[in-house]
Amino acid sequence: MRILYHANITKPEPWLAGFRAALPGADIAVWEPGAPPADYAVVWAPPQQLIDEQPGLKAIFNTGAGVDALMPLRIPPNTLLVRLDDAGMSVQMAEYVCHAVIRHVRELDLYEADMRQGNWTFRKPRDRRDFPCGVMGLGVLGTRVARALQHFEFPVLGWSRTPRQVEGVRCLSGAGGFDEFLAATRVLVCLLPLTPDTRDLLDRRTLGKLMKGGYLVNVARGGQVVDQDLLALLDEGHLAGATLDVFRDEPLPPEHPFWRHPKLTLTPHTSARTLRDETIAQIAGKIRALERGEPVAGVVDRERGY
Ligand code: NDP
Ligand code: OXD
Repeated sequence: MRILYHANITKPEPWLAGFRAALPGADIAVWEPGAPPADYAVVWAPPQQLIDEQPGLKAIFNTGAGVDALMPLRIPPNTLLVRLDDAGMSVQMAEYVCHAVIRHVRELDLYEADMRQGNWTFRKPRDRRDFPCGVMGLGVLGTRVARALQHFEFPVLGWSRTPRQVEGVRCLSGAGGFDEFLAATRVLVCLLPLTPDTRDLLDRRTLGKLMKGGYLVNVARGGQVVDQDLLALLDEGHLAGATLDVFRDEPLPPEHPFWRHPKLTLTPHTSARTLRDETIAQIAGKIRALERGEPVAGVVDRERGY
């Protein structure tokens, strides 16, 4: 069995060593133009050339949960596209989102600023019932985040494409449930995949429907937020702030107004990192299952785009 590895943002050697240990006997190499035919590819944002030169791949494994970088590529219909299915990301996402929400609700950012100035003052406690959290996307990550927020006794809503049920979460779905979801949400957490349906979804109209003093936590993809509309709603005071981990252009360009906006907290696409050991174990397990002719979880539905 031959496996190609492609990623231009991580050093390949530890990945190759990990796959060699997990799949003894497999021939694993970094993809280079002209590489001999392989059975599987493990990729992050590969070039079209890799796909074109490898028409016989049984499966392409994405080393992330989001497959938006793969969707524009022309991929033979018989090649399975498989995304990461948690692989240690959901717990990271839960801690990141809970931290962002609690920091905002408990005004820890303001306390930090006060203490840095030598200012020992108290703020009036805020009632968590006044901060209903709406999680967009009730998949692997969104469901874990919704459950984590419930532990802190926030009212939690969820919104998905098709109807879902999560105990204790007010679940709404589809276009028909969207406005009701937004109107009942004060802290909006975006965990949707980037697809033609979700691109530019968070604009003036939709963000404007959040409760007054709303807050956005975007940990999905920057392309879902219309940057200028978010800035306008922050400046007009309808939104109290946002924590953004993802951006339309990454790295965020130096001249982008997000860098300097006082109501924004930014991180460099780090809310849920791909963990090498967990990822190798998951992909190796799926390769073994496919070789035995068994189905695997996380196969991308190309019609839906996720
Ligand atoms: P899943 O595929 O498990 O879940 C996606 C959820 O979004 C599902 O509930 C789905 O609905 C819902 N959804 C999709 N399209 C729509 C739509 N048009 N309207 C309403 N709901 C929709 O994905 P994951 O939870 O694993 O990951 C979610 C995203 O998180 C990834 O695609 C990626 O972009 C992002 N991500 C970001 C990371 C970071 O570090 N910032 C790390 C990892 C992922 P339904 O249940 O009906 O199918
Ligand atoms: C992912 C990501 O999609 O890291 O996994 O953004």
